[in-house]
Amino acid sequence: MAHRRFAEPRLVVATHNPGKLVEIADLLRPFAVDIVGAGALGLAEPEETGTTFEANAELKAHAAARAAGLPALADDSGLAVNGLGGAPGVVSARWAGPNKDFGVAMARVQRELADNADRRAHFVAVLALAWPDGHCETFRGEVHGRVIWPPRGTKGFGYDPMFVAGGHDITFGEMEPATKHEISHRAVAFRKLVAACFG
Ligand code: ITT
Repeated sequence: MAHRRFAEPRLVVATHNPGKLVEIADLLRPFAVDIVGAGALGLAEPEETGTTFEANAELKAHAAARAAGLPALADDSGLAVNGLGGAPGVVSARWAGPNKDFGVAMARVQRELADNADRRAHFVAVLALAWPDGHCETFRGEVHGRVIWPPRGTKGFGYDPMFVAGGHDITFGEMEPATKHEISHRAVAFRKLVAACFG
């Protein structure tokens, strides 16, 4: 199926998560596109009613594109832990509670895993690029690894301090952003988006 090319000068990054906004802005830097965050535009944060990363990414992208009258790029992502049957998954943000405290969310992962020896986990990111006319392109990326305890590192955001990607010794929280951008779930999805829509 043919993908729609992105040829507009301006793009809304439909996220209210400052960590994601920084990463998406970094990833978009090589492309001549003027970006504006959903928060800066005063756009409301839609309720994430979907049960899949794809559904939530599309819902957020459509809401922002319609409200702003501009193409919008949304990211729905999360951490899936094998020993927890894939939790927290699509509700990864909710595990941090109303104060968005990821110390609390990481401690819950550790507590629920207890003495489970299976520490395998992966991050998922689904990027959805929607246009105001309702067209949407969706791309998924994953990075597989394991969760460790205690958390380490102050770079990145969210669950980064407890995630170690396969083939690495340091957590995403200890990794330089440029290195995370080479291997992360978001980077994998982004490369697919670029090949399909920016190529
Ligand atoms: P928006 O919906 O406004 O984009 P959000 O934080 O609510 O922001 P999600 O619903 O997609 O976003 O929640 C995904 C959560 O998964 C997010 O809050 C992070 O804590 C976590 N997460 C996603 N990508 C991550 C990454 O690269 N490193 C660490 N944690 C990540």
